[in-house]
Amino acid sequence: MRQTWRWFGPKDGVGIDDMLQAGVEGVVSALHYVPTGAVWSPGAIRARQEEIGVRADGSPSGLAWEVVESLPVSEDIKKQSGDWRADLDAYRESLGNLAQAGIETVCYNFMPVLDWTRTDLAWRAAHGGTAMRFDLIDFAAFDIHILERPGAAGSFPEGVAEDAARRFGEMPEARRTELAESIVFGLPGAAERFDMKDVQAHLGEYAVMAPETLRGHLIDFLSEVVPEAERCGIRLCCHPDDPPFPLLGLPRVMSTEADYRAVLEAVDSPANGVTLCSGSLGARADNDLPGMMARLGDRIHFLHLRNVSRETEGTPCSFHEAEHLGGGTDMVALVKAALDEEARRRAAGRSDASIPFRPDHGQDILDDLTRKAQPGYPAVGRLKGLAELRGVIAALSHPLAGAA
Ligand code: DNO
Repeated sequence: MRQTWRWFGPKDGVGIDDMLQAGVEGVVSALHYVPTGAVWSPGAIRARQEEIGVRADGSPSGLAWEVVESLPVSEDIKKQSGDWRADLDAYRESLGNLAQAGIETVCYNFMPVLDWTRTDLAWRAAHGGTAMRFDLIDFAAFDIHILERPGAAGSFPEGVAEDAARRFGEMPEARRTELAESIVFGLPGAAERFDMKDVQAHLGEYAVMAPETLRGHLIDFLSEVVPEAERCGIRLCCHPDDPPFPLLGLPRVMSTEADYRAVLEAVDSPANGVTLCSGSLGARADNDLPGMMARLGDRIHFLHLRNVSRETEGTPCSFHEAEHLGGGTDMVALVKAALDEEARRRAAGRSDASIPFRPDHGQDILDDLTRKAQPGYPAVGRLKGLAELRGVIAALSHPLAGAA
């Protein structure tokens, strides 16, 4: 398993030198500053490769840009509106340019309007550090009372709207602002920076879109770009919805194993693959992560390993980001399933036998609490996750493991 680490570029508070000390083998990055729908030019790609290739003192880092996360898909492609065909051309051109630069793995997602969503970016955990959290009541308070989305109250499980009204009534103004900011523009890596008015306008456009329509648009997108990915040797891998249930009345179509299966079968090519994110998918009790790794394994091109603790029953639910080996997903079983998949690939002579993974997110602990890195992407919390995962991999790969 290839040990990678996400880097947001030169502005990231956790740099290349930090990664080297963490023992990272490869880098996951994206050109976040390029507007969605524009081409990633060979020059811009080369510049990022060069940034990754050097330490702060100018000496070679020995690290390379191995995975793109994400090459974002425009809202026009998701809605099949406006000049979406021009966006498809740009997407194909970017894939060609990335392949030319030697990058083979490209992650993307198909979540309308919002990328990942949390209500707290720094929720105090029992140990005194902080973690990210999704609180369903807070989210409902935002949806019903801040965004004032028509029909919002009726879209939550019984009792949630009443609890949300009470919560909102007691909520100080500063927390209302913080909540809205956390949801709408608090998180790194999202393709677009929307303000509240943009979000309302986009929601209106999606209000009438059935999930089957969005799924059809995803399949159309893949039918258009996968042939180009095949031609140039790129493995595309779709990141799941985070959290894996509908929000704000928006359709969500990559939340379960059945969702993935439908899309993998519709465009049946190794270039049409999966980013298995155990933290995103793990927020549903009915997602069996080790089983998904075993069953979808030959199409899984990228792994995000992290864990969440679900705080309430059912779907949707409240949850917080746990330690990498804590939470609801059996991480040892998941890593074992990934190692088994790698063994199958080696036996089949596949060149992608080593699957890139990154320790996804991390709790803020120790120096993270003062360093102020990107939310969810602290140095020490991720290093701890990586070290724990590395321990699991080393133990399961040891000859003694078979004898145990
Ligand atoms: C959060 C991330 C997401 C992810 C995109 C992939 O930490 O996993 O922002 O990068 O959804 O397209």
